[in-house]
Amino acid sequence: MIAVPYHLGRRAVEVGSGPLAILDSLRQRCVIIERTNGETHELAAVADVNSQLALAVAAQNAPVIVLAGNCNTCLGTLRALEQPGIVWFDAHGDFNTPETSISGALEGMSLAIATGHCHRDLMPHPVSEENVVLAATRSLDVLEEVRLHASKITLASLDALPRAVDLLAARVKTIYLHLDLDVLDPSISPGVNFSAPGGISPDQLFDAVKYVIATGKLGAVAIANFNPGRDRDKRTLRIAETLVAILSQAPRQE
Ligand SMILES: [Mn+2]
Repeated sequence: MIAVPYHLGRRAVEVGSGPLAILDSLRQRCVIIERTNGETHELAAVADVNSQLALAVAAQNAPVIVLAGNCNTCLGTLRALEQPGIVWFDAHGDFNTPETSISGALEGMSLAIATGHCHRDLMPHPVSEENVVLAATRSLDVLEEVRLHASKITLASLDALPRAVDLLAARVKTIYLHLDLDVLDPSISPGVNFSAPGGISPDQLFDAVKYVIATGKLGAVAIANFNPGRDRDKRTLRIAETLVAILSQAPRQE
C-alpha cells in the first residue's frame, strides 16, 4: 500500500490529509510518498509527486493500493503499469482541458491528461481512449460532455458496467481502478471535495470493486478525494476502510 498525502503538490491539506487519516485509523504497513523538490508552481509540484509515486508503484506487487489525494495521482500510477486500461469511478468526468474547464482546477483534467489531451509532459505515454471505462458519472460540464461523447471512452452506468469491464479485461494487460469517493451519494458519504447529489451507494461500489478484482487483471487501485475536514461521523472514513479491506483480499500477483 502507498499513501500520497498531497493536494496539488501541497502536503497534508484538503484531500492531501485524507490518506493520512485513513492510515491513522488502519495502522497498516504503507509507503508514504514525499516530495523531493521545493517547486511551488502547481504543475511542477504535481509532476514531482507523480514521479515519486511512479517509482513506488513499480516497486510493489499488483494489485497496488494507492491512498491518493487528488485524482491526478492517476498519472504516476499509470506510468508504472504496463499497457493499462482504466476503470474510473467518479461523479465527474475529470475530462476537462484548460480550454473547457470552468473552475480551472487541475483535478478536473485528470482523465484528460491520462488520455493525452493536455499537459502532455505529465503523461508521456497516454492511455488510449478505447481502453477507458468511465463509471457511474453524473455531473459533467457542458463542453466536457461534448468532448466525452466525441471520444472513444465508454460511459457506463452500473448496469452496463460488468459487460464494459469484461470487454476491457479481454483487451488490456492490466487494469487501473480509480475510485473517486465523490461517486458515492453525499448523504451517505460527505467527506469529499466537489460533492454532487444523486450518487451510488457504498454496497454498489463494493460490488463493482469485487467485479474488477475478479477479472484477475487489477494492477493498481486508487482511493481518491477523501477530505476528512468535510466528513461527518467518520462515514467516508469507514467506507474507505472497507474498500481497503476488500482490496487487501485480492490475490497478489508476482
Ligand atoms: Mn475526480
